[in-house]
Amino acid sequence: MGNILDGKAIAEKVRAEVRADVTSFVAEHGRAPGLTVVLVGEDPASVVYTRNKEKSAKECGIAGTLLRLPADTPEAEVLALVAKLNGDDAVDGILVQLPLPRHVREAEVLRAIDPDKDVDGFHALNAGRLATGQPALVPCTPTGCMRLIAESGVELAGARAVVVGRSNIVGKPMAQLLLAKHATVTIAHSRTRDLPAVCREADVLVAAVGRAEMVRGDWVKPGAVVIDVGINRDTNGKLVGDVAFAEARERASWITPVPGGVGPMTIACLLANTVAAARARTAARRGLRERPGQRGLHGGARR
Ligand code: NAP
Ligand code: LUD
Repeated sequence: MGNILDGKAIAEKVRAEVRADVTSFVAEHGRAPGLTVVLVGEDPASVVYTRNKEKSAKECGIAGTLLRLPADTPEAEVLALVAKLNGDDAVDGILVQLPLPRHVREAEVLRAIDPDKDVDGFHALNAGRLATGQPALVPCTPTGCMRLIAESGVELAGARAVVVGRSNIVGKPMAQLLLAKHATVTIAHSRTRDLPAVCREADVLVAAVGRAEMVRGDWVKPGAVVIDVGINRDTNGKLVGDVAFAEARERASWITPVPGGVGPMTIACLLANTVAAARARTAARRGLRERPGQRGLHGGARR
């Protein structure tokens, strides 16, 4: 029977690292890193997640703010708020919680966020940087999954990894990160033929589908590391992942539970991204100061 990768405990370790990093940032710069989370509407799960993001930020010494807008806020107002946050020097990280109400275009909103403040890593520039091996803000959920995989101790170089799901926010960046660690990566999706056989090839299996307990125990290669990103409610309203946990645990060497697996890691990695964004932004401003000829690029902001 496989070991459990305890996302709650590992997220606490990440938060401890973030706390220490925030302390040194404050000592160096005389201010805390700032994170603003924007929630449009009142989707109950989003309300819980965004409150947790604000609260965890504050617990780590980050200036966390949750801004809530009514569900009928016009798209133009959401974009105006993003523009204001882009221009606010105290804000290092901007996160607009998804899903957005139907009348607000997700692509337009994500495009409006300053890529250097894009702590979700959803902007096309950050996706492109990740895909081309440049320093980037990387989506929090895949980053959290990589940390969990690292804690398992599995060697990724040369391993077979299968990611089920190809969303821009989980599946694709997850595949990029595994590839960067030299795994041989397969991305499976709803058109994949014989998904159970594809999954059985995986030394590392990541499920990011959104279908309760779809991945069965006999889809798991004996000894595999299984990362369950899914957050679903079963018919009794209980929170379950995309993996049939008890069955899969019989064959896995390591497996993440739901709840208490990837979810807490997502929030911890958001905090780490916020400090990284704060550091990168201050470094960029310094670079500007040291190269006076380029000062105008940032409107001459001198500090
Ligand atoms: P999404 O955008 O809905 O993407 C789901 C992916 O799964 C799609 O690529 C889809 O394929 C594929 N898929 C759907 N049915 C399938 C099937 N029967 N067989 C194989 N593939 C199938 O979802 P997402 O945003 O990536 O999220 C996935 C899950 O993770 C959800 O449960 C979500 O709540 C959860 N989640 C958790 C966290 C966390 O922090 N724990 C963060 C984000 C998301 P096609 O592309 O072919 O349609
Ligand atoms: N939008 C996310 N929408 C939804 N689970 C999250 C999430 C924590 N812009 C933007 O935060 O990164 C995002 N950026 N997402 N998600 C999902 C996705 C977004 C999901 C679950 C959890 C964040 C979480 O803490 C707990 C767990 O798995 O243990 C359970 C929480 C519960 O519902 O009881």
